[in-house]
Amino acid sequence: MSTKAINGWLRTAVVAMLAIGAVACGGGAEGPAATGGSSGDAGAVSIAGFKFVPSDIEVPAGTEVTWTNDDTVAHTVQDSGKLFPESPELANGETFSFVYDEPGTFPYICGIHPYMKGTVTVS
Ligand SMILES: [Cu+2]
Repeated sequence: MSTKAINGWLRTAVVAMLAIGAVACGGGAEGPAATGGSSGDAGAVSIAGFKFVPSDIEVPAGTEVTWTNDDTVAHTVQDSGKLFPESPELANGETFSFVYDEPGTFPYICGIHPYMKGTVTVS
C-alpha cells in the first residue's frame, strides 16, 4: 500500500465515521424532543396560543400542578372557586404551581383572558 493509498483509505474511514456520528447525533436529538413534546408529566400544563394545554387534566391527590406560560403575552392562573387566589402575571417562560390535595373537580381560568378555561380533576 502506498502512502497515497493509506491517506485515501483514512479519509474514507474518517468520512464514514463522521457520517455515522451525524446519524447517531441526529437520532439522539430527535428522541428527547419527540418524547418530551408529546408526554410530559401528569401535573404539567402549558399555556400556549391563549389556551391551557391540555385544558383538562386528571391527577392523583397531592400532585403539584405547574403551569408554564409558553405564550409571549402574559397570562395568569385563577381558580374558579376559592382554592387559591389569582397567580401573579406570568411572562413568557414563567411558571406557577399549586398542590392539589383534595379530590374533586377544580375549574380555573386565566384572570386576564377569562375565556381561557381549564379543569384539574383530582382523584
Ligand atoms: Cu391569558
